[in-house]
Amino acid sequence: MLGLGYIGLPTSLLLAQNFEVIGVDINNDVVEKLNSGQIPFKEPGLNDLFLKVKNNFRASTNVDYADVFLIAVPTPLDKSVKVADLKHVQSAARMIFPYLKEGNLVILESTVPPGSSEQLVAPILGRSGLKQGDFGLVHCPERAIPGNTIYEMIHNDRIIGGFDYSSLDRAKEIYASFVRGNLYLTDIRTAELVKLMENSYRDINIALANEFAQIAEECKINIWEAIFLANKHPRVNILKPGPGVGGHCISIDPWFLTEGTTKCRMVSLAREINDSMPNYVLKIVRELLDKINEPTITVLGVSYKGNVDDTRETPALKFIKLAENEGFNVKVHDPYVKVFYKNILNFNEAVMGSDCIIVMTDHDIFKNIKPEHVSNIMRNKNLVDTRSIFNIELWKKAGFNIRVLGDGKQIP
Ligand code: SAJ
Repeated sequence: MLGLGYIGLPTSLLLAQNFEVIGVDINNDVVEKLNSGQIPFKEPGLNDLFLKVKNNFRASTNVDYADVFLIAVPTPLDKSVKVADLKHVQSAARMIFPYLKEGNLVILESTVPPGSSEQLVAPILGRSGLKQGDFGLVHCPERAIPGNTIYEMIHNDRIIGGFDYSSLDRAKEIYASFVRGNLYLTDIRTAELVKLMENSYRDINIALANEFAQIAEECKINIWEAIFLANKHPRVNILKPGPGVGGHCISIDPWFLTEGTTKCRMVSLAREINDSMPNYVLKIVRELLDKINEPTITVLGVSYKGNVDDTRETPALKFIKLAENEGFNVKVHDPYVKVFYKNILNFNEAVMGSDCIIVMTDHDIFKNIKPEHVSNIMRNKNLVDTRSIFNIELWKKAGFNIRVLGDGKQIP
């Protein structure tokens, strides 16, 4: 397995239940941590699985001969041009080809623009001197959601795309060792497109919820109640509005679709709407605090979504930078996150003397915050809840001015 991150490590450990797995990563700290018995990030069930399969798994910074090579390295976005940066996939393929032998199978799990397996990965593997068919190449995009990765890796259906039936059958056999969902076979480009369609679909639906939230504010309607009621229709499932879309997948993958075509208007528009949500949240904060001189604000939650420690592409970062540029003094608290662009303070430090709390992430633990306690240590009692997680009546009783994203009924 090349790449021991959020996808590569859990997949390696699930495979290690039945195969001997060498996990390769260019980050020596990750390799040393794993070989000394520690896992490098938190994910429910990961540590237990690690303890169970440890004897079938070792980590290394070097590739070795193997029967099957899997690639699960990051495919970031080059943000300046909105084009996929495939350097890690390229370098993984380059690390593999010197070890590639007849009969080997290479599986690409990383998300890539349509055509990449064929145009980029296959030619690099061809430098081994072997021809397509001497070795197999398939694409099996990952589908697991951070926070529930192990369960989803086992239970979700998977798509495997390949050039020939014998590679597809072998790949199917390997995944069947731990996947209880169905395994669907197709060609390699279709598998690449399917993955991008899935994440674009979710991005578009979140953008729709975010647009509805803004409409509801103008019409003095509570969007959370309206969505609850609309979702009582048997064929409607509107997602939740929020401060924007983060994470390494949904905020990035749709751009991999747009880069190779001129037919991506809706996909691009959804990106634009979701990326503008931090600006919209700041507008709410600005309106609420317009009478306060040199305001101090407290951001609760900087991970990209609830109950995880992952801050990749978090909308909180854009919000904080925009707020700082306008002269707001920003303090930050997140019980999950250790390292961030700003110092993570403990809860009391973050709230002490503040003029406004802004909930950016729906960590369950935030629901236990007692408004009376908070109101005693803040300078002014203002609350902006972008995830609608608080019991508003309790906060009102404690004397707070409140804005819930999408709740037009609260706007005076
Ligand atoms: N979000 C909302 N409203 C919602 C749902 C999510 O604002 O109703 C926000 C979240 O707060 C977060 C972002 O969207 O900032 C993305 O979170 P998520 O939970 O929707 O998805 P990810 O990025 O954690 O994982 C997604 C999943 N894709 C789909 O659901 C189609 C996962 O299955 C993929 O494996 C993963 O991307 C990936 O690696 O591609």
